[in-house]
Amino acid sequence: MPRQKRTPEEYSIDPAAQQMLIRAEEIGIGTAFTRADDMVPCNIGGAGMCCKLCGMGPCRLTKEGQTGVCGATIDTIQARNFIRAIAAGSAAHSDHGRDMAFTLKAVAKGEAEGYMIRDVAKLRMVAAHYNIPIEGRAPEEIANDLADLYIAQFGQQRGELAPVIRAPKKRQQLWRERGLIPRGIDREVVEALHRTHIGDDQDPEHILQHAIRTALADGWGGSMIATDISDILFGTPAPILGKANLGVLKQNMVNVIVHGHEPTLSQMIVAASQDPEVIEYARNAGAEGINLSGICCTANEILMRQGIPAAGNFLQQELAILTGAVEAMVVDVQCIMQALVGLAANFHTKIITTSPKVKIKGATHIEFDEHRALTIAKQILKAAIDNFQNRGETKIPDVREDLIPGFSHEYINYMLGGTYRASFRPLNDAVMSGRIRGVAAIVGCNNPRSRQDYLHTYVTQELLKQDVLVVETGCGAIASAKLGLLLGEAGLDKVGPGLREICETVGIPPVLHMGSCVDNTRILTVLTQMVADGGLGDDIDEVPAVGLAPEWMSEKALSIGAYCVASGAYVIFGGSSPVSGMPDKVSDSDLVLHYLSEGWQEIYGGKMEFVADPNEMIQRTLDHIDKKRAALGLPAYDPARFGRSGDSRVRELEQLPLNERRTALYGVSE
Ligand code: SF4
Ligand code: MSK
Repeated sequence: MPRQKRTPEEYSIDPAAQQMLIRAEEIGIGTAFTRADDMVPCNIGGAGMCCKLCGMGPCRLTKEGQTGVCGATIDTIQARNFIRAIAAGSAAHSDHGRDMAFTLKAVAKGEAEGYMIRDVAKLRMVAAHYNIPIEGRAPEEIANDLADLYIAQFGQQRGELAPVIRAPKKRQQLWRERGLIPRGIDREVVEALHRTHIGDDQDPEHILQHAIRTALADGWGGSMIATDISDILFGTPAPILGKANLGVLKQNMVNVIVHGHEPTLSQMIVAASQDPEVIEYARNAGAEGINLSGICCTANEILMRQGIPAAGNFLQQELAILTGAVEAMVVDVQCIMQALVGLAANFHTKIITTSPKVKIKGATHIEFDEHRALTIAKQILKAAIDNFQNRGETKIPDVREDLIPGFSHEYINYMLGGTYRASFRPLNDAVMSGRIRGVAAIVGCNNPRSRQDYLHTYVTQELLKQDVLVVETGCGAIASAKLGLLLGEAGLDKVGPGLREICETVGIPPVLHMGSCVDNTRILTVLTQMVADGGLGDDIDEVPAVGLAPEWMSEKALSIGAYCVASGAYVIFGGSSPVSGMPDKVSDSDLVLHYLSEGWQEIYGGKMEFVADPNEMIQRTLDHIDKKRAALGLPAYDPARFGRSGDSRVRELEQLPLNERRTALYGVSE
């Protein structure tokens, strides 16, 4: 029986989304929100207990002790489904990284139209990790060697993945002893598929061990490569003013939205949109110019580097088209709903696919090639401009919020210590003293099965009150941006007293936007440096930190979660568990569910849990942080100890008569 339809307020906490959902209802158009109401999820598949790996099945296991036709148990089937999801997530991130490596190679060879090496310092720093000679060499020579090294990581058959040496020494040792260091990115993904073919690996724990190696190939491999090269080619992010939400669309301009994940084409579209010839072309079409914005992680890539506004996160891709004001939505890879094409047919919006890997029936395909990137970007923009005259009635919600994204690992380092003393020392000290209770990384998607942005922002705000510094990426970061949580001063009155002092002293927002999905590797780098700078243990599992993906939906999120666990983090997913066992009857016999938690914790010091209730997520986060503080011998968190310094104290003192101010400051009166 279809479930009851929810109201716009139940679908989303975002007023812009609510307005567009009302519009969809008025004109009788379905969206992911309404489709989620109509589509009752299969509780057998949802719990990972359906196997369709061979033609003897599909085998749907519903009773304890039941097996598939081949004899496979529920545990084996769940582990196989789980590793296959991780393999897909790892493949998606890593293939993105591979394309970036080929682009770097083309740039080094002078064969990539429009691109250049923008961050030579990062290039030299990354190359130095791998002992690539840097002194006296041109950036292109260094880039050529780095591109070769990175391209080789994908097809490498033996040995160890190179970026793994950037993890804490103790962690590397653990992985080495257990045979977990990925040999090559493609090899681990292929092996995950091989092991799960009918009649191969049947031992759930053994399968899950390889799931870790496959995920590590993502986090300390493909994703890290993607982040490194994006910074080298497009610049390492630093704070910049941006805007978020559907209100960034403009009535009098040609609106082009870039959506997906890869920054290679979108960066070129940014460049092309500023070309005087293209602007003139738009004016001749009756528009005032071109207004570029982004959705999902392509948005994050150009938001944190150029301040190009974000029209929204995952669940806003359809809602943007519903404004009637989008001339073209240009998509590359990942998180692109097939529904876009059918939806766009109700308006004038052109859906333009650009990746050789992604086509959608009914979309216009203009294939991207990094050798002719600028030319293709202009061609795409001209197609959008030509479509401006076809625009019908529009409704752009007047809802947008300012934000400051761009907190890369490098910038945080600089921000805390300056150019010559770049360091994480002040952050470590703040955690050690208890001003900052701990750190939470809140990442991941939207999911129409929960209320859009609610879980993200509720958990974020509650943790801020508890003096937990929050770092965010992906669609979670855009959720916070839309709510105004990514601004310096705004909302600091709702932040715990110790964290507030740090934010005021350093001049940072309490929520740091660190980038896109692949940029979760920046969080790994931050945690590694917190360990290296001392005082918080000698491995990541000792740091009082937790990762959360409250509204996850993609296989990439599972891969991210698994590589964070393998790196030592406690990771909490919201929503339902893909390995939850018998419906409504979680028991001790749910081997896989328990193994991801207690089993992995025993090995890695990190664990993965699925928690639907946001208050329970918050409680578990705080309990974990406090437990880690105690294990390090740090003072127990006490909110009453801090809050008497920073800007708030200065403002307080300014209110006092001079005499009392002197007494307060120097302990003497006239
Ligand atoms: Fe069924 Fe085994 Fe085939 Fe899976 S592999 S579909 S459990 S027979
Ligand atoms: S885009 S993977 S919905 S975060 Fe990276 Fe957002 Fe999740 Fe896609």
